[in-house]
Amino acid sequence: RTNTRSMTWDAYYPLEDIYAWIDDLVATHSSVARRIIKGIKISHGSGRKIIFIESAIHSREWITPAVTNYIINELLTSEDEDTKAAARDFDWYIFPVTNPDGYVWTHTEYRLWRKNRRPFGADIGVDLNRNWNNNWLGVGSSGNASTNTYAGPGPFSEEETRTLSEYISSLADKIDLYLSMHSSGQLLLIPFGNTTEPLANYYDAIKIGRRAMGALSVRYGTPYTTGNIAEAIYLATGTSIDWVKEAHQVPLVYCYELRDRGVFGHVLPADQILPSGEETMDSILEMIHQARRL
Ligand code: ING
Ligand code: ZN
Repeated sequence: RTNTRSMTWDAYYPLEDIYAWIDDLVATHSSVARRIIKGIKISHGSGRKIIFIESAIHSREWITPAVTNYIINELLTSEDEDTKAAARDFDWYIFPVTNPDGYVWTHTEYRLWRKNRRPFGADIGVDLNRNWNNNWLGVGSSGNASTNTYAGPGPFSEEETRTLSEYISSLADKIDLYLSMHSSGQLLLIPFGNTTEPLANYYDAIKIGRRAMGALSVRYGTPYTTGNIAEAIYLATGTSIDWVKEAHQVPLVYCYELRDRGVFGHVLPADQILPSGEETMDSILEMIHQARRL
């Protein structure tokens, strides 16, 4: 594997070696260099509506990129007719790790790191799911950089949220379904986080969500609870799903809180990756099925 030490100026390198070299440089120069957010677009033609998946904005929630990668693999290789139709009928934009610096930190230094890695004096990190420009620094978020829910110095102050939100805005009128992947708790959340007031299409969103969670539970009996963020979990503001909903009126916006429920939490054993992937894929197919009938 090529690295900082072994890259030389007398040879041409394939793409993966250049990316590995960049990753190495970022690790060595972490005060001035940042990793890029990589994603994949799956498209079988033009003019399709978009399904957008954002995952691991919280770096310690390792089950989320694992499940998201499973979904990517299914969309590209499955022989199942429903899955093939879903892959064909939508443009999929999928970002398995939207907090790459934090994710590396959870692998190298501290397994339970949640925020990004930007320094603020003696403190480090912004909660990237409190930094979006929607009710920024409202209830359920903090102005103190030493906390795990630090909203940052301003809305979209962070490169991760600013670049991702700009990219989402450039596609927004075509996005039919936006999914934000978190863990844990086995919940399906819908906007908004600052109020229990029902949003515009609350009843459709809840109905579709419940049916999708019904489909999720068929395979392994895993129970999920569907509800508005504020009523199902806790008050939170500056979150991605609230911004996507309010800024762009995307029809269906959900946050998954994947397995489990109070046993392993974020440190979910790897033998639960495959069943989590399968049941989550089942639920997304049902979501699409339900949404087509709207
Ligand atoms: N939970 C989410 C959090 O950001 C959440 C809950 C998700 C709130 C989406 C609002 C919107 O705190 C975890 N486990 O990260
Ligand atoms: Zn999370």
